[in-house]
Parts: sequence; structure tokens; C-alpha cells
Amino acid sequence: MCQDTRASRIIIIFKVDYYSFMHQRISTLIFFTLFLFSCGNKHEYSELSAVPIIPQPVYVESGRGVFELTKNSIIYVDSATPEWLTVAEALAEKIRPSTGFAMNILVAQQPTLPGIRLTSVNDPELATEGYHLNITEKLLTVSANTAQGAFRAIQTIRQLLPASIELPSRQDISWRIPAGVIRDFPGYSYRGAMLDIARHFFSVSEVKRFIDLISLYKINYLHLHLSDDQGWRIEIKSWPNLTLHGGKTEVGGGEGGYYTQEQYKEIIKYAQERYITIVPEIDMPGHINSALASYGELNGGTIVPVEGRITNAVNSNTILDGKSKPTELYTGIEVGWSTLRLEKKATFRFVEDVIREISAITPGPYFHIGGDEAQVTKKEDYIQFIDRFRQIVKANKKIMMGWEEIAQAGIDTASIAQFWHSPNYALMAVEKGGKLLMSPAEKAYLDMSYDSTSSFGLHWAAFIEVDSAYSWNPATYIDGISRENIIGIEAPLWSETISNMDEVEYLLFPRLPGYAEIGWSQEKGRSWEEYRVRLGKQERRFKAMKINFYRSKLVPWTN
Ligand code: TNX
Repeated sequence: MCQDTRASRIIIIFKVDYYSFMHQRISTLIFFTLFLFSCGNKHEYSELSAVPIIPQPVYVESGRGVFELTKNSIIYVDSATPEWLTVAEALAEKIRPSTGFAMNILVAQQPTLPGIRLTSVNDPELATEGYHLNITEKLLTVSANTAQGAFRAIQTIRQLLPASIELPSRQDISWRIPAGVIRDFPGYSYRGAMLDIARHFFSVSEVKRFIDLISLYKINYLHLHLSDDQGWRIEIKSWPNLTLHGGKTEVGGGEGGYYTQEQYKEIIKYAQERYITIVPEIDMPGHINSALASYGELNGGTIVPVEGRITNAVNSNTILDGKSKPTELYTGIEVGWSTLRLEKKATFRFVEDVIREISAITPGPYFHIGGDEAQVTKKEDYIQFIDRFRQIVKANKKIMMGWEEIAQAGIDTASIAQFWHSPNYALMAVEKGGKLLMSPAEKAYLDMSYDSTSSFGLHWAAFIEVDSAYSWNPATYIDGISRENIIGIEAPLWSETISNMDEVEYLLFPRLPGYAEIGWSQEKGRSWEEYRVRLGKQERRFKAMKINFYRSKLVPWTN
């Protein structure tokens, strides 16, 4: 009995142990299931209005239920034009890798199965870039007047889906979006970024990556700074030495580089497919040393060191000896010391050829002639230069864009002056009937460091933390200038201190989404306190896209 008792105790103990063991296993299982479930759904929001979207859409209304993408989801298109079909394909290509779904595209007037429907409508308020989303349990309907509007809508859909949608390989999670309605269109028609390819060269594939990154935030212009003292980056067939010699180096003495016209066209096509217009800039009459180094006939003379000191750069006291020898290639970062010469016969032959060749392969409406910091060009010469540039640009059927200094010349009502630091020039441009593109250096210069500890960037205008970059209003930034005078905003990324994509991305993110929002979203109710939370929730997306971003302490990151 005693033995029996012992035996039954052992059995009881074993049972208790077994149960607690099983219990533990079950709890662990439940815990892991919940954990996995919460990981898979971490990014899911129960209400449409709670999903963090940048730029903030004009109107969001939560509905009932949830739309879910599944392996059976179809993309329906009712307008079978190549443009709409390309947008449908872009949507499918975005969704396929991470979901593993086929996402077949069907041209049909009425959907019969669940999926996403792209429909062409006539809704004046949406204009060219706006779109309307109606999200129900069965169908996510994208309505837009144009394929471009539908493309912008896709960028919103990407952000409505879990961040894992950006991953390159198949993820086993559910792809849900809360039901509701979004209606959205941009505040400004020009929302741009600029990349300086002259100070450091960036390859075609790097520029494509740049385009991918800005297109998620509905940026629609990419301004390429294609020439400067340190390098000439675009092939000009009638002046081959510009690239063969003038493209050979960059800041710090690296090997530089340039785009052939074919490569430039490839960039344009890639941008066009994302509804981004390329604005080419050839900086003249200053910032021109790479051309003067390539063709002696353009040069007013060679540089004679002042007071026996051979400096890296030349300033207004520099003496030119009047002989037309090519200058030396330049790898420093001083500005404002080189100039074209009115009196040189070759000058306007050069200018006409360059503007003609580039205009011929640029489908966008603008040609940017630079015009900044021409500190060694006589003022009366400068005015003549800009007047001639304007006529040549016009003869090539483009609209002249130039940095704010061009306001000193006789600009016309079509011209765009790009404000960067002088309210006087901005006012002058508007008085002459021109329009402004807003790029205040203290707020919108992507090459300004975040703070004094930042590894890259300059700080001559300001340190620009993420809150400062977001907290300004283009329409009230300059006294006497109002919204009607402004076509939009642009954030320029000068590249004196950066030479690879990691560094580009570090300065671009997380400030770029803020600029995109200033350009796109309504001003009403805009606040940094609200925005920083939405921005923090982009972290998972940045990581999925492998973006090297600055982890500002001012943003509540949620990974
Ligand atoms: C000023 S802003 C420049 C550029 C420099 C930049 C550096 C402007 C029109 N010109 O040449 O790269 O500062 O921040």
C-alpha cells in the first residue's frame, strides 16, 4: 500500500509536472502566436484615419470593415491606354515580390472578383495629379482623371499597406487596409528635389535610386545640377571636351564622370515612368570653370595668384592675364570666382549649342540656366548674359528657370526665379511678373547639417534639424510674397561633402518627407507635434527600403 501510495504520488507528481509542462508549452505557443500575430499586424491600424501617410492627404474618412489583398486579388483597369496599363503594371510590380501574389491585370469595365480597380473619371477638383480612393471589403477603387493621378494614388496605397510591402522577398503576413475614403490633390504644382552631380558625380543607377526614394512622397520634379566649377556632367556632342576633360574630376580630386546623352535619356525615361519631370541645369555665367578648363577659347585669361599666394580658389581681386589658355581643373569648394566673358566670340556659340542640345533631349518645360553667385561678372555684363540666355532658352521652346539673382535682369512673366536667400531678389522677380520656386537655404537646403555633431553637410545657412525643415510656410516666408507668386518648393542637395548614396540618403532622410508634405498637403492644421508621430511610424518603411536615415532625437521612432 505504502508502495502503492508512493507509486500514485509519483504518478500524481508526474501528472502535475506533465500538466504544468504542457501548460507552459501551450502558454509559450499562445505567446509566440500572439507575438507573431502582433509582428505581422504591428503596422495595421483599425481605422483608416489612423494610418500614417506622408504627405497627409486632403481628406480621410474611416469606414467599416477591412480590405484584404489575397492571392486571388486582381488589378482591374477600365481604360486600356498604354499609360493606364503601365500604371497598373507599376502597382502589380510593387505588390508582387513581398506578397508573392500574381496580381493579374484585367481590362474590364466592371470588376467581378475582389481586388484593386483603377478607373478613369472626370472630376475637375482632382485635376492632373489628384485621386480618390474608395476602400471597401471587396474592392479598393482608385479614381483619377489621369494615369498620373493614379500613379500618385499608388504611393498612398503603398503606405496604407504594411511596411513589409517594400521588402524584396515574400512575407507571410496579411495585407490589410481599413475601409474608408481618401480624397487627395496637391497644394503646389511643383514639388521638387535637386541633386548636385557636379561637385561629386553620381551614376545613372544612383540617380535611379534617388528617383525611387522621392517618388514615394509624390515629388514631381527632379532638378539635376549638371555643371559647376568642379565638373561638367553631360555630353555635348558639339563640344566633346566638356566631358572628356571637364568631367574628369570632382571635389577632393576623385575621378568624376559624366552622362552620355543616351544615359541622360535613360534617366529621363525612368523619371517619366514615375511622373517626375527632369529640370536640367547648366550653371552660367559663373560656376563655369569646368568649361573654361575644357576650352581655352571660352576663357578670358589665366589666373595670376594675388600677392604671390596661390590659393585654392580665385576671388574678385584675382588678376586675369588676358590670354586664352584653358584654366586648371578645380577640386576645391569655393564659389563665385569663375565667369564666361561677353567679349569672347566663342561664348554664345557655346551657350547656344549647349542649350540646344540639352533642350532637344529634355521633354520637360524648363531649362535652368543657373545664374547664381556670378561674383566676378560685371553687373552690366551679368544682365546682358541673362537676357541672352532667356532668348536662347525661349528659342528652344523652354521656360527659363534660374537662381534668384536672375531677377536683376529683364526676366519675363514665364520665367521662374528660384529663391534661396535674398528676399529683395524674390520681390524684384515678382515685380517683373515672374514666378518663384521656394528653396530657402535656412530651411530647405538638404546639404545643411542637422546639428553640430552631424557627420556630413555644410552649415553656412543654418543647422537644419528635422523640426526646422518642416516648420515653415512657403506662402508666408517672404513679406510681400503670397501663394499666387509661387509655383512650389524645391529642396536642393548640394554635394560638396557627400560622394555616395549612403551619404545622400543620410541628408535626404528624414527631411525629404517633410518637404514633400509642405508642397503637397493643405496648410490648415499643420503641426510639427502631429507630424513627428507620423514620421516616426515611417521607420519600418525606411528600414524595409534600406534607407540610411538620420535618427533624429526629436522624432518618436517606432520600429
Ligand atoms: C550656394 S545656393 C550655392 C551652391 C553651393 C551651396 C552650398 C546657390 C544657388 N549656390 O553653389 O553648392 O551654396 O550650400
